[in-house]
Amino acid sequence: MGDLMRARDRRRFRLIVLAIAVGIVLAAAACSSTSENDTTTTDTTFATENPPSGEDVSAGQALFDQRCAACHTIGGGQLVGPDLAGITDEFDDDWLHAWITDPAAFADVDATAAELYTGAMPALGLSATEVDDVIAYLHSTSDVEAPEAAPEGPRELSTAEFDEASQIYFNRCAGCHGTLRAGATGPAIQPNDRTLEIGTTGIETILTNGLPGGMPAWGESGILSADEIELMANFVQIEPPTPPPLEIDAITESWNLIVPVADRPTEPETARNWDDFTGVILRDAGQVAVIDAGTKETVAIVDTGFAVHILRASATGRYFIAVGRDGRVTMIDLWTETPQIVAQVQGCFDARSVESSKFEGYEDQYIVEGCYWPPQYVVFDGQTLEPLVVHDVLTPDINGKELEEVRVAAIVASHFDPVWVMGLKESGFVGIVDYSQPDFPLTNKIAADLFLHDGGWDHTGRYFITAANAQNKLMVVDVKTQELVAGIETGKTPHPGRGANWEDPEYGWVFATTHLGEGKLTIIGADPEGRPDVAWTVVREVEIPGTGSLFLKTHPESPWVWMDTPLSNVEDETRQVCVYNKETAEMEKCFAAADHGRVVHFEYNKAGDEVWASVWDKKGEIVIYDDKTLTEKDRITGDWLVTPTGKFNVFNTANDIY
Ligand code: DHE
Repeated sequence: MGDLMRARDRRRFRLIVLAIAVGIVLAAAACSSTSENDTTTTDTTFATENPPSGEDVSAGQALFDQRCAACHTIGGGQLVGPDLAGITDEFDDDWLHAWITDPAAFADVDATAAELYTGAMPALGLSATEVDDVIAYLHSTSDVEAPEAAPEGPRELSTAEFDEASQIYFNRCAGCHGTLRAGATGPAIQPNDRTLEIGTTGIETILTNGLPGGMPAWGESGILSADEIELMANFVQIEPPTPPPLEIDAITESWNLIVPVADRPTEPETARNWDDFTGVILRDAGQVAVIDAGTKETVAIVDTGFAVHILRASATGRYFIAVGRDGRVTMIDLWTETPQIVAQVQGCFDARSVESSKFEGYEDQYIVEGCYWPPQYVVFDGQTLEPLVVHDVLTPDINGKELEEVRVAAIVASHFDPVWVMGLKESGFVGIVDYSQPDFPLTNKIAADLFLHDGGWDHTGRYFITAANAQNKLMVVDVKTQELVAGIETGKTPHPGRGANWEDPEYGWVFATTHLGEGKLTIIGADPEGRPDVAWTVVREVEIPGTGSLFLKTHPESPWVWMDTPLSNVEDETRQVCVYNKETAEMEKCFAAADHGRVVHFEYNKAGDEVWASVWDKKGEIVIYDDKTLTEKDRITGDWLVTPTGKFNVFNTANDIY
């Protein structure tokens, strides 16, 4: 009996560990540094010509082979999911039936299921009869013995291999799993708690095929070769290297003032409407294209560095500031005849956010960069990018847990106070940095929730609304009183980008987000003065066909809200855009915007009568829609348009119009 108990405990442990392991990749996918070739195509469709009749072993075996065998074996050793030998001895048929039918729903009502469920195992959409058939097949394998062999450990890596793997990890994995692999948007993948348990074969399977929740199929999509997958499967079972710090002296050494302020024009040299320029990130080319939104002409293409992530316009709009995954900040002057880089600096080894000072009297005075690694923010001079100060943001999390890594996620600049507001990802705190004080200190940390990712202002610019995507919540911080005012459950892994603000016909001002984990637009009341009865509650939920949405966008002049689903597991859905009608409060339509690549991110022109979408592909395109008629107006193409992702209109970005 004791042995049986130990065996059960071992199995339970194995199931938990592996269920968690599957979760690693599921949560990770959406936030991955997906490039133009990424095609996460997990086929979830299933059709049987002769529907099984229930408790039919051969029908159950066919179902198992089609729907389960990618993750589970019976007696063959573990893959991504646990080996299922002897599973019918462990759990009775009713339990198995409920689990296979819908593990998430079952976990809500059953303690054991709740212990095992991590969001990894999907509901397969099987009928009750089909589930019975699968269980019948599992019974037929009850004499198969579970393999005794523990998963093999990692092989030794040479220094060159270790360095190569570290670079691949940084490029492809660190954004979601963290530099130290402690997890955040994606779960932790450290040797002791996860990867050794999954083993080399299991990890290779995950990396090759991805998983239904959206983990990119790095192998299948051709991004990583079989050799690279083998290397990474071993690498993540070894303790991660500790990345070095980057201190002020080294940052200053990297500073390159290309055009001193005295040599810059004192008024615009260009005859173009520079405040209606749109900067387009050419992600894999490491470039930014500056396009005249009026004429659609490409005014300049500048080299900004590895996997440039976002652009922000300075408060006056004169400068575009780019930040790259390599932590490099680039300042582009838009007043010269042709936009040109005037300064560059590297404040971090890894970064995603940058913002300028926007409060009256401080316009274009300072720039702040938020680092993913090291855990710090860096303040620069807003004209020259000269580094002024570096501040550590390492702190225990809101529950008192000590952390080794805290990444700076979204940063917004207040228009009413001399402060930047930043999500301190792993810690769950929203930080307030006062740039009117000497030394630019972090003056307050407001406890919100885990793990903070992207976000933006409400329509008044008083409330910062940010995703705590591990908690499926939007958190609302009142920046005036510096208090948390709400945490609202919206759906699986909200991803608002900057979000979208408009006046709903029934609920007053609202803010909205889409989700990575489910096909849903969630609209929350954001009008505490006009409609306090519904403020900071969910007022509408609208179905979107397809998961994997990253961005939505609207404009005060627009009757619509546009949204994408580039990380859907269904290939067609990665190219669709959906348009919600603010007036009727219904989805107006969804349609394919391209026949290749993934369609991602929207931006309006200054007038708010055109919307631009990127076709994220090696042969990229920008599709421009007439925002009144929803018809295609223009399509920018060209060999130079490599992997376009984010687009940032000068006027809209400087004034936080979304
Ligand atoms: Fe982003 C915004 C982090 C993957 C395109 N992205 C942000 C912000 C953060 C962030 C913290 C908010 C910045 C701000 O407002 O100050 N992004 C991350 C990641 O950690 C993640 C998930 C994984 C990674 O390894 O980087 C990730 N992001 C992506 C992509 O794969 C995208 C689609 C293409 C790319 O560049 O890699 C992408 N992220 C964007 C864009 C924005 C953004 C276009 C700005 C949206 C806006 O409208 O302001």
